[in-house]
Amino acid sequence: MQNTTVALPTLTPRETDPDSLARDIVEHLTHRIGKNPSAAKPHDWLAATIAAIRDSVIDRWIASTTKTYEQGGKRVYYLSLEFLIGRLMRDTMSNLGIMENVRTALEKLGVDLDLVSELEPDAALGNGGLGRLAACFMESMATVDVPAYGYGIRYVNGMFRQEVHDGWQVELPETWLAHGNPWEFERREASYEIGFGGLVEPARADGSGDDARSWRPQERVIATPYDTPVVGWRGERVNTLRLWTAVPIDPILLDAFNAGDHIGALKESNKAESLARVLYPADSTPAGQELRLRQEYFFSSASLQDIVRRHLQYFGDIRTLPDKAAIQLNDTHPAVSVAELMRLLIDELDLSFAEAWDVTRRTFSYTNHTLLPEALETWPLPLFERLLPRHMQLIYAINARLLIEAKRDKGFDDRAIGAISLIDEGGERRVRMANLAFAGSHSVNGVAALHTELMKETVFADLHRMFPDRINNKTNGVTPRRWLMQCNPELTSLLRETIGDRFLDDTEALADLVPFADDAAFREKFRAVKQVKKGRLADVLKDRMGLRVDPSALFDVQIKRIHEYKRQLLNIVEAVALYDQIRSHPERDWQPRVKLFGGKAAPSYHNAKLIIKLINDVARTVNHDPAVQGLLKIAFVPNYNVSMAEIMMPAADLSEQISTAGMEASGTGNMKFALNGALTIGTLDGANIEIMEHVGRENIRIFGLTAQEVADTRNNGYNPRAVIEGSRELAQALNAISSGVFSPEDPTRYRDLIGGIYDHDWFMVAADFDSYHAAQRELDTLWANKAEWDAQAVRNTARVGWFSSDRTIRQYAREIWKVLP
Ligand code: 26Q
Repeated sequence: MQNTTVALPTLTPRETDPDSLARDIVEHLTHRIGKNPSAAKPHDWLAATIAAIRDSVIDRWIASTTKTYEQGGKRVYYLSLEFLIGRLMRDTMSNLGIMENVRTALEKLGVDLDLVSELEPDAALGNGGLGRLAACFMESMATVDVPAYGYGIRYVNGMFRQEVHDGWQVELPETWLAHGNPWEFERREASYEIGFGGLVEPARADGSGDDARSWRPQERVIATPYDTPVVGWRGERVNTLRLWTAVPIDPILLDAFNAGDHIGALKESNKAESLARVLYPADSTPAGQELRLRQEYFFSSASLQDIVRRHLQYFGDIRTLPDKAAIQLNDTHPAVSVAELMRLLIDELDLSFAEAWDVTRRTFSYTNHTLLPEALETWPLPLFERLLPRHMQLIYAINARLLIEAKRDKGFDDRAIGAISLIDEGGERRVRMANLAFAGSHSVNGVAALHTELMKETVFADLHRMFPDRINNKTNGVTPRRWLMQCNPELTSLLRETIGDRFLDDTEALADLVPFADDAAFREKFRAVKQVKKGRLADVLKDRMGLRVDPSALFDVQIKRIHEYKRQLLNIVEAVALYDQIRSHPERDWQPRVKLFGGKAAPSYHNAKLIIKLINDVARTVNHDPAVQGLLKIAFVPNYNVSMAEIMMPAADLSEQISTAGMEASGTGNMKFALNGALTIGTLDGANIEIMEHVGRENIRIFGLTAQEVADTRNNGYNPRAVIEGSRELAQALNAISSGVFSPEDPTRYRDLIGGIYDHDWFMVAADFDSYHAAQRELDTLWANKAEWDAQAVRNTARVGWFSSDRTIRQYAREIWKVLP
């Protein structure tokens, strides 16, 4: 098939003619950066190039905003404490269709686009999956023409930078704003006051609604937004990511200064600024810190005030809010928004409680991303009441109605009432944010089919009984622009040559590739692309860590946050067993493997950090053992982030998706790997199940217990010791680790970590080991059969088009937000 040119958005001559683009870049360099071309450093070229690209974005941005206003349609507001966007320059150029023009323009100036674009810092305003999902959704909402705003916090320090010292994780602050951020625009005119603490007075004297109260906060800060344009595919729509920063209120500062209280004034200002200082680096173990609740309220209140102001400005009547605004809560982190909207409607806009509750419920919807009990947010009641006294009253009022309705209309007993209550009464009383989000929304969705079913059976069982139509599923997706076209232009070109361009606009058209799995000539080309990407990764590993790997070996990759439920431990224990076997049976037909790990551990998560050290200890031993003859190489790649993912995803042969079944809500890395032609070894967990249904049972390696079997095993007196005794390989590997074979300088280092597997094995490492080990050896055999491996890899790329976030966003838009036909 012919390689047709991509239809571009209407581009101005400035954008299509490299000479005028080059003049533009030099103009920015000279008059904005203040350098002439001969003196310009690479960072100056980066800034000048972004400035030139930005000009193209702004015209489209203004056009999109105008169009939305003129149409007077419904808008979507995506509230998220995390947006893990990574770099923006390539994304923007590629979506505008100006990448090659910019490349040529820079060439004319003697500048290499690839070198310059790598200087752009990653915007790492997120921990992992949930934050990256928000970034994919922003891009897809612009792509499918949904008018949307993302709301979040402009953290000065995003995710920490991870270094590995002597095998241990060390956390360092990342200063992504050090050279300024050319993508953002401060919008001081859209600032709001945010209060904390203080008192609630019984009523107001001005004849406002009966339910209204007057809150007199003790502390106030100002929220000021910074806007970043988000360009959709082909540049048709540009939406806004609005991130809040906190600034102290000036008069207080001045008063204090005038009174000579210099230190006191600075304290106030430090306290305000601390709100947007740092992202909490825990992705599943809530920190429970007061500052975190302050951050949640700060950005919720600013966003809600902004939404309400915009609605009143354009539509006048707050009662029509649900027809014009859909607010999606990304997990419970913004759940206090439910109480905040109630406060604004009742106290500021004079609605009755009943009217306000109706508007609120019809406006909000909530996405749940976890079932782990320890990850469900709850706040100690005294803390909540001290910081947000008016919201506490409103939560009690909401709860009273909820519980009365449950008893009166549904006949709920005391146990069920206790389960749905917004207040956890077991032990120290706590506010349950998930129950608040559930009660305050018309839609509650899970992020993969299994996860959604488990929500109905576990955490939300009683709320589901009360509101049986509320829970629904929206299986996650990833943007094919970043995760195929940009990170793998080589594969994209091959696909265009082979099946034409339809898949660029409709990822499911990748299915046209299915027949080519049986075409030997095509498989050769597909393999050649993979080889190029593996070579690139090998170069990066050599440059950054001085590690040499054989690019023809099987690249086996596990990259994600480090967590016991994700079972990096199962992977490394299996590697130890393999190591043992290679040494014992050097005569067997072993297939060379490179096992790569990457991911950050929450700084306070002891076992996660110990797992990183274990991987490094095992790697040190294995990589230096001549008996292995290069058949096995293990490496922990430091500081895994979005940009590193863009290099590693396309280079993987094998994707490790091995969580304990029932514990990974969805996973999204699994989709990125498969799209780039990796095979998956995985459990029947999260979206792995749906990936299996799409690629076919024979093109994925599934192993281990199902979610149901995990539950049954736990309930029926699971005895991990017996399992370990029954598996010689597992017993030997565990024994080697816990006896200090890999940590001779500290032989007891892993005693407790491995002891946990013997004692309770909550994550079923022992239970799944034999099945995992067998699946890995089958994969060795498959690897030896290149034709069959490649055919399966091709079928993965061909059949995962459904996991595009465009599809996910269309489902949200039609079924929850009601913004698309
Ligand atoms: C909560 C309170 C205090 C501090 C931190 C947190 C916190 C922060 C981040 C809790 C959880 C997170 C992140 C969760 C997350 O990333 N979940 C992942 O979401 C993905 C997108 O839906 C899924 O694919 C993954 O399965 C899920 O683990």
